[in-house]
Amino acid sequence: MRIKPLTFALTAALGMTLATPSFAQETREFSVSTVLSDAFPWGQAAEKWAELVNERSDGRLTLKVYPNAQLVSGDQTREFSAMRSGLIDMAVASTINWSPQVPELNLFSLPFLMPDEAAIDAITQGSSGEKIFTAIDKKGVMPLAWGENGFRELSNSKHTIDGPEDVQGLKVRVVGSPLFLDTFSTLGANPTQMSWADAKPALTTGAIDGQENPLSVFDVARVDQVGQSYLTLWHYMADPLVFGVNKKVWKSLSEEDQTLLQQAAVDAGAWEIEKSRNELSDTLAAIKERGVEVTELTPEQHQAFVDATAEVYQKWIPRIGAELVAEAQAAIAAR
Ligand code: X2X
Repeated sequence: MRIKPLTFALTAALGMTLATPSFAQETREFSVSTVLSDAFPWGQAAEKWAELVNERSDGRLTLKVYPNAQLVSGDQTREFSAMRSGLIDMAVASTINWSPQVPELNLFSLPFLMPDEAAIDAITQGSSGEKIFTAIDKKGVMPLAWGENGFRELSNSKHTIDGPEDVQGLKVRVVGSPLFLDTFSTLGANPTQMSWADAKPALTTGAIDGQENPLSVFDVARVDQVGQSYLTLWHYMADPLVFGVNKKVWKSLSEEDQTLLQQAAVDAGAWEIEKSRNELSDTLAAIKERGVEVTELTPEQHQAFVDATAEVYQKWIPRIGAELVAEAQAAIAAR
């Protein structure tokens, strides 16, 4: 964070002093961490936030986006800790990458909890979403708004996957939370935890056979070009994005600027969610056009995956909070 002493320079030049610092005349720049750049919806969400904040503050407030988790040297699971300690001012972050520090965020990673987009909204726009924001707040970061990375689909270089038995023995790259190790181990796969920065080289060399990410990531990162020829649309989970601010930074802002920052985050998040959902069918068509074999599951095949991963709930419900899970499930049922 940088504070330019415009107020001081001006008043000194005029030979005056001000009794209280005027927030209104400060020019400030803040760092914003993301994992994916603005080639992806995720990075675009952060850039939209920056654009709205700059516009609405008449250039007083600047958000500078640092993609590729570069503020934590690519180690995306350290982003939350770096935010809490003030190394990062703000972030647009996946719930997955913050879940090691905020256990409640594992809710979204429970396999097959959310069947469709309305189910994601039932959580994020409802009382369970508020409880999750309270949990993030309690852990030391101010959450402002939701965005979306998207439903994560499974790809691999070996063969078609349309049942749990096809996953057996596959070396699959998974993301930060240990929950993913459990989900893939339960399916008989050989999961290995790795940052996104390390994933593509590992796919290229064949050190791993598969990975899971939203269609937009598969498409923009050209994951098919590193041998991932088989893609199964199993919609097993979706990771929302959270717009968050370091607590000290938040408290240093005037009430007006807090409102401005939050409203801009809400607007940027809504804009990005709509955009990325609207782009999904074109993205899928582009992936198919490049020769990727895309598998859609029958209801029976889908159910086989649901049954095969059911035991993950037993282990993780107590860690996430039984009440929170039940509340989310009720909201989804009522959507
Ligand atoms: O690492 C991933 O797979 C990514 C880019 O989707 C996240 O940061 C959760």
